[in-house]
Amino acid sequence: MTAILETPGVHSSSHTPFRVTKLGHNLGARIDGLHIHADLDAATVAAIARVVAVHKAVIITGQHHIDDDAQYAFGQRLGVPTKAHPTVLSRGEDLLPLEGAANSWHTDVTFVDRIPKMSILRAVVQPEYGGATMWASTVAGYAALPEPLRLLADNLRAVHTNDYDYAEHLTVGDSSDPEYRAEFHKTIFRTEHPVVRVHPETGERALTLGHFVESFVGLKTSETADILRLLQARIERPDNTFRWNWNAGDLAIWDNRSTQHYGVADFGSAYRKVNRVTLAGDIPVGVDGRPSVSLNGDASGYSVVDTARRIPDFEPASDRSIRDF
Ligand SMILES: O=C(O)CCC(=O)C(=O)O
Ligand SMILES: [Fe+2]
Repeated sequence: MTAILETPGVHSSSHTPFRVTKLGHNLGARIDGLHIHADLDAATVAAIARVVAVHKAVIITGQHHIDDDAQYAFGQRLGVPTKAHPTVLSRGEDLLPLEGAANSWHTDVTFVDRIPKMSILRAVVQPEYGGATMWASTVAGYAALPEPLRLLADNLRAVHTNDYDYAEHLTVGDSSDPEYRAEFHKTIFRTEHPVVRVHPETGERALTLGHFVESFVGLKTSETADILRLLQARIERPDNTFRWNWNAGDLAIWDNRSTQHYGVADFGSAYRKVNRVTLAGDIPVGVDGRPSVSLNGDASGYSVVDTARRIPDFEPASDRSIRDF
């Protein structure tokens, strides 16, 4: 079933029409009938950004013409691209190519203070079977917590770092390459984030966790492990996820402030490659108004700090019917 986009706050007649199909209650949508290029009019770019804010993980089909430069140029319309990565720059300064699959639940680059707001991913080489990407809504994960756990999460802060044990998390592709690992750890970043951040555009509360979490402030190592397992399990519940099997020409965009993701490593020894562009984000703020604090490493060369603004009349995907876009 499809619905023609009518975005509140963005006059529907003022942008190029495209179809949005909602694919999950909490997150996930597909956009068809849109030709992405760097000269899209501002109203259409704003409409795409709004669809991403609402649906959190969005696939734009039919973009066979997009190469690395076009992917980056489209990123420049949605925000300010970060460098490819805070430490991994040997594969290019603009896009980060990833080989294999990132088969561990995470939000991108949470070890810096300015967590990217969005990632744009393009499948460059897909295996004959398998190799889907999954996303989970960290907003729905939080909203479903019973009150006592919500209060616990609201009051926790976590230290995130890139100084983590690859073998513990990822099992395929780049993670098994010692040169990649050395470059990944070239500079060690540590940042203290609130476990619950308030999304700067939507006002939604979102759990900010994933595989870069090293510890919860004030807790013992074993307590960190137990509470992280508990909260991560809430995020990763299948009911709370959206899964996409890539087709040629697909482009995925996710809101990196309200999701985690996982590259499914079910393609044997086949080759898989995805290229990512990330866009600058703001410094997270907790429910108590306290911002994240950088403890180690200077991310100013990696990314500017985005000045995000609240979207007027924001309505979450879970409040919308399929016809309500
Ligand atoms: O392998 C995948 O599908 C996900 C890759 C990933 O984590 C990323 O591009 O940030
Ligand atoms: Fe990722």
